[in-house]
This record gives sequence, C-alpha cells and structure tokens, in this order.
Amino acid sequence: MTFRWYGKDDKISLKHISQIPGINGVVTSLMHINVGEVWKLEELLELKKNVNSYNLNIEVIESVNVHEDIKLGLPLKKKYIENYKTTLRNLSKIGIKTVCYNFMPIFDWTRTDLEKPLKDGSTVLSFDNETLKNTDANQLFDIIKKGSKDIIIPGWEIDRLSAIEKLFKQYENVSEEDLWANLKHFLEEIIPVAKECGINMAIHPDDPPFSIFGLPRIITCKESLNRLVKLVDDSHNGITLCSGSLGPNKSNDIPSIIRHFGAMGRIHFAHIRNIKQISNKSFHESSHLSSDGSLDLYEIVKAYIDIGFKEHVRPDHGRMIWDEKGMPGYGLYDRALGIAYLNGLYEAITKENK
Ligand SMILES: [Mn+2]
Repeated sequence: MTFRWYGKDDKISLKHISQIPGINGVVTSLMHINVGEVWKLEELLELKKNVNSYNLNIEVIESVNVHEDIKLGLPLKKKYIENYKTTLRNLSKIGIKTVCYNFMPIFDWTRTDLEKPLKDGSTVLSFDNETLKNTDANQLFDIIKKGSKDIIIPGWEIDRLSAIEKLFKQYENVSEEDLWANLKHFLEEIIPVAKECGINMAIHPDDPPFSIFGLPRIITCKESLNRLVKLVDDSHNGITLCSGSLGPNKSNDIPSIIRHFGAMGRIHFAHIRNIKQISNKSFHESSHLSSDGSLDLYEIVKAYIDIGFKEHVRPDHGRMIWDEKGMPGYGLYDRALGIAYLNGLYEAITKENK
C-alpha cells in the first residue's frame, strides 16, 4: 500500500503519511525537473534517503512524463528518448521497480471544476461535458490555475501550458493513428532499457477516457489496452490500472478488465478510487466507498485478490474534507480514509477466502 507524495513542497509530511495504518511506501517524483530532462542520480539518492528515514519504501515513480515532442513525433524526440533512458537507468540504481507515465496530448487529467461542493460540504473534482463544450482550452487552463491556488499540479505545469496555442497548432494534424505510431516508437526504444534495468513501465489510462478539444486520446478501454500491450509484447510493457480514470465510461467493466490483464501479468500498478457517473461523459469524484459512487470497490479489490496481485497499489484522488486546504484531489484525510477502507476490504476478502 502506497500514498502519492509530492516531495518536499507537499503540505503533507512523510511523518503523517507513515502514520496511516498499513502504509508501506510512497509514490513520488522529482517535481522540479522539467519534462524531458534527465533525473540526476544524486538527487534520487537524497530522495530515497529522506523517504526511507520514515520507514517508507520508494519503489514506484509517478510519473516520468513524456515530452510532447515524443508524442508529436518531432525530430527532438531522439534527444528526449535518450534522456528518458538515462533517467530509467538512474531510477534503477535506487531500486525503482515501476514507472508510471501517460501518453495524453497536452493535458494530463482534466476536470471542469476542482472544488465542486457535495451536500455534506466536502468538495471534489468534477467533469461536466456540457461545461467543457462551452469552454476553450485557455479558459480551462484558467480554471485549473485558479483552482490550484498557485500549487503546481502535476500534468498542469504553468510554463508548459502557457504555450497552449502553439501546442494545439502542433497537434492539428496528429490523428489517433499517428499517436499510436509515436507511442509504439517510444516503447520500442524504452522497453529494452526498462528490461535491462528491471523496471516495469506502466501506462496510466487517459483521464477522462475520451477525446477532449478534438485532441486524440487513445488509452481509454480494454480494446486500447490490448493494443498497447501488443505494441511491444514484453512483460515490462504494462499498465497502471486506474479505476477512476476508466470508470467514467460505463462500458468499461473494471473488475473484468483487472482479471483480463492480471492473467496476462501486465498490471504493474493499481490506482483504486471511485467516481459518480452523472451522465454519459459527466461525473464527479467521491469517497472510495462503493455506495458513494458508481464503482463497486468490493468487486474491484476481489478481482485483484483473485489474480494474486502483488504489485503496488494506492488510493487515488480523495475529497477535501474537515476543512483541509491543499492540492485538489490530494488531501491527506480522505485518501487516508480510502486506505483504511481498502485495507478493510482486503482483510475481509482474504480471510473469507480461507
Ligand atoms: Mn489514477
């Protein structure tokens, strides 16, 4: 069981994380490194030392982001892929076993409201497709900037997104098939190095799992994940199975997807959370509890237990509760409640199985 931690500038301390029952480690990254640059070994060693001093392990990196030039297939991709390989080699030297990444053009996870109030006064991240239709990318960027209150949200780096118009122009003639071809090239280069380093690459599904602003999004469902694992047919080419990202598409049967890719040994990291589906393509996040959302967390945890899942897992986004102030989706309290709930399900199902 792990917890996502945003490094030294995270308001949530390693001490607090280490006090969550059943916690083993953190999932983290070097936040200050620009996408495409090499992660230096000295910094990684220092990071590991800091995390380990709280009796927490550090075996998963989320994320080593992929430079847009790689996704776009531009000439500079060569340099950025070489840098990515060097980063993987350095990560292996501090014992990293899993690297999460995504291949979403321009935007990482996308929401139209970072502080949607629920009836109980808690707030959650939400995505309303009607709002998105009436919002242009610049306005969306403003919403995120305002909602993040000067906190850098991963995937929403202000510097990178300031060039949003240029980025959109670059994607004008990039089709889904082009993106698949660029992903294939990236994996053909990276997976042999990951194998040599003993690192599992774990792609995160697109969140939400459909196209926005006409940009191609390709990692959205069971079929696309099947295509992904075959692009380079090696066990090091796998998946971060994120229930909350695949969940807004009602035809994604999460427990059956877990069983399918679990049997293939291709799930290398699990994000477990719930979402409440409102209508086709609109949803808001919720507590992890099954009855608070649209996903059956009991069935999801059971599926992981049935496939003999031994990889890292973490709760995903949580609500903001108890007047906590912090990065939307990434407060301490509700994610810690999520861990307690997941651990309860795990204990009950494993004992029942005996
Ligand atoms: Mn996720």
